[in-house]
Amino acid sequence: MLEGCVPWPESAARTYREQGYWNTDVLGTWTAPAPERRSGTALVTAAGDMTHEELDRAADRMASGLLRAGLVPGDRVVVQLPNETSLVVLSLALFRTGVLPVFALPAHRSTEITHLVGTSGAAAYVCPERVLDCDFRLVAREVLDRTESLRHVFVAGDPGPYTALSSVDADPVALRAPDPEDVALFLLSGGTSGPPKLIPRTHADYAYQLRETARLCGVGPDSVYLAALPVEHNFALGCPGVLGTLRAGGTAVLAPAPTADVCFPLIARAGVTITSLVPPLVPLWLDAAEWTEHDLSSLRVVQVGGARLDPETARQVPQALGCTLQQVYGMAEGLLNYTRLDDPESVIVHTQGRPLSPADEVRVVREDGTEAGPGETGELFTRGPYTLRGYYRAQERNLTRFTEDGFYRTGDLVRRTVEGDFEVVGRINDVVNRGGEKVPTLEVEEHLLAAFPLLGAAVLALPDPLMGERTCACVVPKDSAHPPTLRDVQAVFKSRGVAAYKVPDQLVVLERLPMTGVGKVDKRALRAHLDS
Ligand code: J2J
Repeated sequence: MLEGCVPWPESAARTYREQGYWNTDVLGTWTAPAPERRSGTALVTAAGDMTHEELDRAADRMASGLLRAGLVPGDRVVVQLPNETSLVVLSLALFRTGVLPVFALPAHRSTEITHLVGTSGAAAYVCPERVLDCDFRLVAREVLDRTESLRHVFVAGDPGPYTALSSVDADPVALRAPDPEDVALFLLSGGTSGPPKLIPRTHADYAYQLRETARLCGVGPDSVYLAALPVEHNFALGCPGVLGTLRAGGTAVLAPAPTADVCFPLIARAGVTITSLVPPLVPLWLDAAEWTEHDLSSLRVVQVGGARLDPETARQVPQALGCTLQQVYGMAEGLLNYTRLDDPESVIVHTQGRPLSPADEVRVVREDGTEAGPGETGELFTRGPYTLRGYYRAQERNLTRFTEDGFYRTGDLVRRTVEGDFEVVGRINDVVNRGGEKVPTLEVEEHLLAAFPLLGAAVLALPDPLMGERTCACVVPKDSAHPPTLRDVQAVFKSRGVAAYKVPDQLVVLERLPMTGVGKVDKRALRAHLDS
């Protein structure tokens, strides 16, 4: 396995092989489907449609182009593209060559990309020309100035001083297939408090996730998956997402935005059967469905996950959208929990489901380290055939995030019903879950302290009717006569090149922060103070 990664112990790996969880599947090679499917539609996008055969050929050409550009297997490439054809072609091409994508989110800006290039030692960065008011060629300039490993910047669109992604193209050459048990891609952690950590996922582990999820969701050649969320995120990438659907011979539809006005016409035009959403989108879709002229009758399954869905909204989904709701409690680190399509309504509405695989080991652990019983709250620990054993190049961090016997400490507080279904009740780590987008509080505090003359800063989650949680920043200015305003904070975060979703939603100016006995900010007391 790639240096800097933590392999599964050989005994576990042997079991996963012997029991068929891991096989010789290599990501990206299954777009050469059965002959009768080759003319079937693989991708539907604003720019046009593509058959499986065309996608297969485009991926082969780009794979050869990447090698010709000088990339070699094992190199890392930070990939940040909108939901467009080029993102899928590039991903398949990278998988086929053994060059490793590090999937950044579309909302990331120079601060985050610099961090990702720095930690991964990436040889290339792939970005769009521009999205809304952001010129990504300027982001690339900043990243190049602040990092040392980048040899290439590929731009989808007008490349400016860099290389056009469309020029990464060559007549197909024979490719050496990657080792199925080596790393295929890196995802980003959402659930921990600092800047995102890199999650290595192997061909074998991710391919298993794709196969098993497609089976559980009934996804096959006739399925049409709508990627409303960014494809770089595990949910839309592989649960079953775009990759699981393509692998099954189905069709993936790429939406440029997750709003009903963009997605409903696509559902009607492409006959979408399954899609996935984060909770804040659900009420908006339900409202829009009441008035829409678009035919949504092809929808069979709507998956909702990333943050807690409230039961009242959950209850309305089947009738309003004419389909089954599936709650998904997942994490890029691995473990996926799903409600099953034939579960009773009470399970689908009130729980976040149960593990995907019979080989997923889950423990609910009380604060004192003992095992919690049914209905009791504890932290979820897990290990299994598609759950990482360590973050990339994070030896020290791994000591605290994993138990000695390899369980990943999720930081999630959960309860398990007698039937074995999870309810997510909170987190022990300091992360604001802003409707599925994870805001690391530590990182926001660091930006505040660096940008303003402050004696202290503490960021916490407050309940929010639409987002579930919103980000509240409490600051103590050095000069109490001139405290920063929320507008100042917004402007500074933007100028520092920080993703917009990390900008605090609310700013509270205080004279002092409550402290614990050991000199840490007492967030519990702070929360109580804000509530009062
Ligand atoms: C409450 N909290 C949830 C849920 C995730 C599918 C779906 C989601 C993700 C994801 C994903 C939740 N209810 N239904 O990767 O493949 C919170 C938990 C978890 C963290 C992981 C997928 N579903 N969460 O959200 O890596 O706190 O993955 O540990 O971004 O989101 O975040 P992330």
